[in-house]
Amino acid sequence: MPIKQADIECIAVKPEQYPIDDVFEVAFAGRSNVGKSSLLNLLTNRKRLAKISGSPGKTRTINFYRINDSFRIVDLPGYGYAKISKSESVKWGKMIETYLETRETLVKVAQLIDIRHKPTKDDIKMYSYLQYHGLDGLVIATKADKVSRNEREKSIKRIRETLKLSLDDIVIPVSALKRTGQDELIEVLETLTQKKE
Ligand SMILES: Nc1nc2c(ncn2[C@@H]2O[C@H](COP(=O)(O)OP(=O)(O)OP(=O)(O)O)[C@@H](O)[C@H]2O)c(=O)[nH]1
Ligand SMILES: [Mg+2]
Repeated sequence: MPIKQADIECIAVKPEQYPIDDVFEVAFAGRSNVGKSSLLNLLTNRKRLAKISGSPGKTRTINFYRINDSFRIVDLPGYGYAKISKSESVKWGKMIETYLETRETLVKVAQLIDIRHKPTKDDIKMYSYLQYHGLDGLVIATKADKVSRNEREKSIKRIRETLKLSLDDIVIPVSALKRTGQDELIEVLETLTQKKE
């Protein structure tokens, strides 16, 4: 089902501020500037629902978006952004860790990787962390418009190898610019967040 309704529900920096746990959610994690907020806008067909920026470090809070009144997408601040101070970086790390480790309605974390680049040390670290917490298995290759069709396949193979993905793990290429990949991803998100009654 296409996304018909999407709204920011809540902006949080600590658990007391998270929205009530009435629906399941999937979060977007990835390096700063990888395209997390742009992907949210692509999926929801809204140009400015999530703020995007050419310079890294745009999203600094945990942003909960309610989708079709049936699940949430959670936009997280990016990691690996060199220009913030050490203390701020530690603060962000703790904020994200607390969310990932305590949020009971979180069913999966989609790890975003720029299709042009080999997953970095930070990406590998993040992915192992997700594996440890049982939140892994969905990778989104962003900015697919930046490479040719042939390179795209090679790049996905490289992502699979570097993150040591298994055959069951999903990699979906998307382009917010060319508006591709969103239908497949929406289907996956809907399946993941269906109520387990
Ligand atoms: N060509 C191309 N550019 C993209 C795509 N998605 C995002 N961008 C660009 O990448 C930059 C960063 O996008 P954001 O969506 O703000 O990235 P983010 O991951 O939310 O970044 P932080 O909030 O800093 O963590 C912007 O200049 C976007 O226009 C895409 O699919 N194709
Ligand atoms: Mg962002």
